[in-house]
Amino acid sequence: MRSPFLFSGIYAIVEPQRRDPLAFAHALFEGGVRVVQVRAKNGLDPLLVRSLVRLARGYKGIVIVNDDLDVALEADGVHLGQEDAAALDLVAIRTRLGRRTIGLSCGTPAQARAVDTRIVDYLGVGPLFATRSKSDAGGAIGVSGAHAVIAATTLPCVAIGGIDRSNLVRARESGARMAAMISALADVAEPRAIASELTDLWGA
Ligand code: TZP
Ligand code: MG
Repeated sequence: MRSPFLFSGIYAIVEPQRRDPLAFAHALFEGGVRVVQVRAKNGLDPLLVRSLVRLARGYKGIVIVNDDLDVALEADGVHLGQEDAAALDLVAIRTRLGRRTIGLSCGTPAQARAVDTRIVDYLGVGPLFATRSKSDAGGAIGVSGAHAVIAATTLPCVAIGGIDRSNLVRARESGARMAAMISALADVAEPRAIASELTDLWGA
């Protein structure tokens, strides 16, 4: 489902091993975030995802699941990496997920051009800046690199990788519709306040 309303603002990635996911997501929704991705390296609890979706509904928000297609059936969509997509049949995934959102990571214009825009709803573009949250993220492509990827697609794009308060406005110059973050939201005492500040800074 491609909702222009949802695809603007801050896209929060919640890792249950970092913070209590429900309390954290609650703070983020209170701070104005409307898209939350749950990402867990050791498997996702479908009951947790169901609870997050129930929480999100109170804010007209959505919950996207990283990688796990079974758990994505409990949620509003799935986010896949290039490696995942290469090993999977995206047409079959679209059939299985129905109208749920499908996101795909792209780090080059060629990858973006190769995406079937009838199947994929948005692209994750990056890493913009150096990140410590994903060991295999690859080298930073910078704002101009991200701009080149975004210019190669008609899909809405979410910038990711090392984005925080200090570089958010620069990240916006890439042309991305949303900015995704892990550490800038998770590693702070007041996630609600930071989410609100970043949401305002990013603008519509
Ligand atoms: N994909 C590309 S970079 C990244 C992911 C999941 C990590 C982003 O985390 P942070 O802490 O916002 O740099
Ligand atoms: Mg993946």
